[in-house]
Amino acid sequence: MRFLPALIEWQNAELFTLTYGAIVRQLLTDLEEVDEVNKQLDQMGYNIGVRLVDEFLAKSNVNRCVDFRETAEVIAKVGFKMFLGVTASVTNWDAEGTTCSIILEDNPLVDFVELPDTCQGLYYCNILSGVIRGALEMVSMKTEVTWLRDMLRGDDVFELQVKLLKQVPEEYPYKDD
Ligand code: MYR
Repeated sequence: MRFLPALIEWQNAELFTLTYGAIVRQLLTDLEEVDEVNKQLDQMGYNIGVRLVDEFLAKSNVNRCVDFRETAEVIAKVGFKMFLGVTASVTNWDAEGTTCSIILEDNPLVDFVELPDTCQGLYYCNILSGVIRGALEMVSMKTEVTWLRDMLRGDDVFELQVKLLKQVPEEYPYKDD
């Protein structure tokens, strides 16, 4: 599944949004259970994320981050811009600097989307949490990514909580020169 990078071409954004909507709709038809659809979207995102990170590191020229705070800022400011065409902000840090929220006020995935009553348990944008989890795992960060707010559920913004569970530096596949 290589459709996220299509967003680099911003004029493809509308097509991407509609394609994503069609995928979610198909999953709802095939899987019937909303929880299963949430899981499947997360898994799809994860699979994309583990591949996307190479492209991200190659194109963005970002340096290795010194800590998780910097990593979160890079995701919000550079990653979201590169793959979704919007920037997000990072807030709600815990004292340890291992949990934060990424706030998305503008989310092209949900243009034209309105959830019917039968889909109230759906995390429509679950692909995004999977992408972040997969990408971070490739740079040795095990994370848990959870939706705290969702505009499709009547919230004012999208809020993704990213919790760093474990960091495994020796598995980091990129060497500093
Ligand atoms: C580091 O910590 O050394 C840099 C790691 C940066 C990882 C960035 C992953 C980018 C993920 C993009 C998410 C886009 C969601 C649409």
